[in-house]
Amino acid sequence: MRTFTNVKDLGDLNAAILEALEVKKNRFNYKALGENKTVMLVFFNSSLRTRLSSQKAAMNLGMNSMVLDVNQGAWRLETERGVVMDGDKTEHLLEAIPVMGAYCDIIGVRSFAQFENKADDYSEKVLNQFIKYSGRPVFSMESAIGHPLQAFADLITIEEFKTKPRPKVVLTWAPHPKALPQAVPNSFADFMNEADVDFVITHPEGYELDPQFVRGAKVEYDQKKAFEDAGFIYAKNWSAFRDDVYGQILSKDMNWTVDAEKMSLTDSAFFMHCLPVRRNMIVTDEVIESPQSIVIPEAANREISCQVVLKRMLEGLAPKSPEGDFAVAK
Ligand code: AN0
Ligand code: CP
Repeated sequence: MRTFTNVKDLGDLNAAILEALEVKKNRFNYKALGENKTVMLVFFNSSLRTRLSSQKAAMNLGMNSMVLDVNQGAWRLETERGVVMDGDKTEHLLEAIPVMGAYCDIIGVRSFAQFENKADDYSEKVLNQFIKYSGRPVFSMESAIGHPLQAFADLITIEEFKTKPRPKVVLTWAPHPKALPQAVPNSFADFMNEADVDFVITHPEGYELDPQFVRGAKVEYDQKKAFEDAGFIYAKNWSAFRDDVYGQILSKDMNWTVDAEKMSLTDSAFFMHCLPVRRNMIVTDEVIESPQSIVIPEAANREISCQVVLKRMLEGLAPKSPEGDFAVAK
């Protein structure tokens, strides 16, 4: 595996789930695979789960890991080509990326949507430069438009908790005080559309997601109707995708908060959220603390989704040439 940015990179999804369950049972069985191999985790944005679960997955595989927080201690990086660099950015991504590639075998990148230019965000401008210029396999740790490690962990969690062969899974928008990216709901839809589930998305009007991710999913604007018979409620806030309001907050309607009354409309659904979550905005204390809340096992599965991705990338690595084989940006 050379890149992990979306569901297609996993190939046969059922095989990927089985591999994940096997890795989870025997997570230290692959220690030899990562010997003398290094993963570099590059963060342009904050993280708790992704940072820790990726390092843990690397340790399970016998790998070394290096973590770079670009905005704390590294030179400030210019990402636009052609600019006269007379401002506060000291180094260009076009040098920084191949240099990072020279020190490692695999690179993970977290680089959120910037909401300045929709075309730049949706073309994955930063992530794609890592893919092009690092000379290394690259995986997204939440890029501008996707968070596939999260969605893969979500799918593993649904597989573990489902009580019928084809459960109803509902992605619901919920209110939040700040504008958030569409990456998590995009990837969740990307994965659910390929999984053996009955997938429904519910949100207020104006919050329609990119059709490339929604595909054939049912969109139900009545949240309570959407919740009926659901086996899983997956809550998440996102900002608007539509061109004229891209990245904006259109509503903070607290009627969309997931509460016990709405959960009672479901078929004893499990509650999921990728975390971090704002309590009593997205979900009430009562629901997130209820026995139906599986947010902690969901987060724990982030170690497993990352381990499968790193394992597959390690398995695909060519032996290193003594001269080094990193790309030089042109
Ligand atoms: C981020 C988001 O919504 O994309 C990360 C979630 C994993 N959340 C926040 O910035 C609060
Ligand atoms: N779910 C998730 O990616 O969490 P972090 O932002 O803490 O990594």
